Parts: sequence; structure tokens; C-alpha cells
Amino acid sequence: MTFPENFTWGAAASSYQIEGAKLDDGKGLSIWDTFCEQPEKIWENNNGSTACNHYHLFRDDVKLMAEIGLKAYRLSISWPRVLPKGTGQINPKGLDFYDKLVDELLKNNIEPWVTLFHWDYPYELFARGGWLNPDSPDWFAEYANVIVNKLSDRVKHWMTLNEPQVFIGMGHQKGLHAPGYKSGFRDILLAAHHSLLAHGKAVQSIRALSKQKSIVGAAPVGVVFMPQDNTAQNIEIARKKMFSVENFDVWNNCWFADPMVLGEYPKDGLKMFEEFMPEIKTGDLKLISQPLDFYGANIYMGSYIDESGKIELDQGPAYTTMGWRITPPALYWGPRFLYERYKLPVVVTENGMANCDWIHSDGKIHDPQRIDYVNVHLHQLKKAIADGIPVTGYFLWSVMDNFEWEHGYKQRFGLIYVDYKTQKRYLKDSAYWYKKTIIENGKSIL
Ligand code: GCO
Repeated sequence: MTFPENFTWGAAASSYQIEGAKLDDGKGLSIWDTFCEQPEKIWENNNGSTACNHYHLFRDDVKLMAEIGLKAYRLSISWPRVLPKGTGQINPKGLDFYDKLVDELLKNNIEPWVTLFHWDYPYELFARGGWLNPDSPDWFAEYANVIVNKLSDRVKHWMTLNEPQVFIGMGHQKGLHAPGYKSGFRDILLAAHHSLLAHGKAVQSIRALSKQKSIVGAAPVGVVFMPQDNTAQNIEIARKKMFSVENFDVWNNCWFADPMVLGEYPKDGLKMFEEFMPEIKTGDLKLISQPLDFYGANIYMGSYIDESGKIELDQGPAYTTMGWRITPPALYWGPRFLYERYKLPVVVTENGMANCDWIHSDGKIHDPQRIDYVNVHLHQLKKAIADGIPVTGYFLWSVMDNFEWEHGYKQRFGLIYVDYKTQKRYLKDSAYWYKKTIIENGKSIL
């Protein structure tokens, strides 16, 4: 059992969570800037205005990534940094930042994997209706064109949207993320449909304008269900659960992935949501289902399913500081079920844990929990590979501690510890462990 040669060992972060530089060099506001301006939305009223100051410290950060030995870095682009109003006028200095970042990564032999949208939507476009506006897919296509034109001579790997389940579900339905809406279900489905059209248009743009052969996917969150045991019957029960739509929300796999990959909305969802469905125009699903090269899955945990199809909760679970249960087989069943349904090579575009890290009295950051978490998850991933599931990469979330959305700086996910007061960085024990794992191509993952 080994990891394939050329396996992509990476780590990830996103623009709003690390860059800071809220208004530097002509950047426009994003809905996360304005959401954080509202009192009580974020833990201790934290915000991403400075975050890790990566905008100014990116060269040092790339150096640390190189020291960890990352083969790839998954970054996202701040749309309003490049197009301050979302469309129209380009901000050359904003675009230049990503240009330099990509160069710096390549100089250090780190492959950039670029996500076009990781939630920092331009405020100006939000004021015009955001994802509810029928022009929103075209706005996104215009933005994608700018980025692809600028970076595709060096960037090969692309992801369109990060976790539509979350920016629609948490942002438009629950109101816990920007823009903070608690909309009715009709608006949820409309915004979701527009984001799917935006995905399709962005894939078209990447294919049409890339200066080299592009490798394209999206990064939805994998909502993973796992069987109690390996009996065929229980595996089918978990699989069925994993690809059903059961609630009036978008927290499932197929509402986004089925249209993207299979070219149709799931039938159970269509039936359940019938009353609230937006108009689906001729050609919409064809546009949405542009061929993809990989399925990016953000997987942190899964739920065990009992024989009657219900979620089984163990007592006294192991959990992270996010309160998330630690369930390593999610990294076996998730990729396996996703591959069996969508037939695309899987890249784990996020996996990791928040831990209570601090600088210990010996000046180091000992995070054995994270080391073990990643170890046991990689073990399960290796098992999936051994069972014939084509998994081609793994991105640890996150390369560095950062602004964890409504949790602010309370949660630390990084391989690199960030002292936000001084902006000093320290490699945690897990970073050294990951370095060794990468060098050995995962040989010690048993
Ligand atoms: C997500 C986001 C990340 C989070 C991470 C931990 O995919 O939810 O991509 O921005 O920080 O998942 O919650």
C-alpha cells in the first residue's frame, strides 16, 4: 500500500482568511469586510482586516511553505481586490499581487492551485443583488476571464467555487456567514442556481482562455455518511444517505454536484423543493455540467449511519476545538462514494483540525493531536487508494492559523502558528511531521 508517485501533497488557505490589507492598493470591499463590521457577528468582534497580513508577508510565507516541503498550495483570489466593483475597472495592483505570489510559489517549486471564489464576494455586487441577480453568473465569468488571462500561463490547476453548500447555506439561509441573510427557500434555490451557472461559465472561461492545458474542478464540501460495518447492506444504506436530499437546506452532496457532474438536479430534491424551484432555462444544465478533471472534496468528518438510515452518535466522542467529531473513515468512504457516483479522480481539497495550540514553555508548538489526526486520516485515504479509488492529492487545511469565519481567531487550524500581535510565524510540530511525510511520500502512514 503506497501513495501514487506524483501524489499532490499540499496545504490550503483562502484570501479573506489570511491576506488582511482590507483596503490596500485600491482593493474594494467584500461582503466579509462589511459582515465583520456588524457587531456580534464574529467571535469577540474579530475581523479579517489584517488577518495574517499575508498580502504584505507573502514572500516569507512562501519560504515557510517551501521549508515544509509542500508540493502544492491551494490559494484563493479576492475578487474585489482585482475588480474593486466586481466588474469593469481592473485594479492592476491587486492583480499584481497574485501575479507575484504565483511567481514566488513556482520559484520555490510549489504548484499553485487556484480557487476563484472562496466567499469574499464584492460588496458592490452584493448591493446589486449578489447571487440573486440573474446577471451574477456573467459577473463571475468576467472576473474569471481576468484571472485566467493573467495567470494561466503559469497556473494549471483551478477550482471554481469553494463549498457552495456553505456560502449559500450559512450565508443566505442561516445568516451566520456573510452576507448574513436568513432568506426563504425560494431565494436559496435561486442563489444556488446562479452559483451553479457561474461555475459552468468559469469552467468555460478557463478552458477557452488557458494558455496551457488546464486541470479544473470545484471544491464542494463532502457531506460524508459511513456504514456501521462492511456488510454490503449497510454500505448501501450509507451510500443512499450520502446521495439523498432530505431537508429544506442545501447541506448535501448532490444538489450541487449532480448538476455539475451529471447534468441534472437530483430527483428527490426536485420533488421536495418543487414549490420553490427557480426557472431552469433550456441549456442551463448543459452549461453547468462542463466536463471536469477532478472532484475536489473538503472533508473534515462524517456521520455513521445505523441500519434504519439514522445518524448514530457515539457517547464521549473524540472531537476538535470546533466541536467536530473525529471520524477518520470519512476519508475512506467519502472519496470512495464520491468516485463511484461521479467517476472523477478525487482530490481532498481540505482536511485538518482546529486544536488548542499555544507556544509551550520550551518555545515550540507541540500539537500531537493534529499529527495523529492527519496520520489516521491519511491512513484511511491510503486504504481508499489501495481499493482502487483514484485519489490524486491531499491538501491540509490549513497552511497557517487564520481567520476562521464566525469563530474569528479563536480556532487554530494551521501547520504554522501565527502570533497575531507580532505577526511572527512558528512551525508547529505537525509541520515538521508533514514535511517528513511528504519526503517519504507517505511511507510511514501505516
Ligand atoms: C471551508 C472553508 C475553510 C474553513 C475550514 C475550517 O471550507 O469551510 O474552506 O475556509 O476555514 O473548512 O472550517
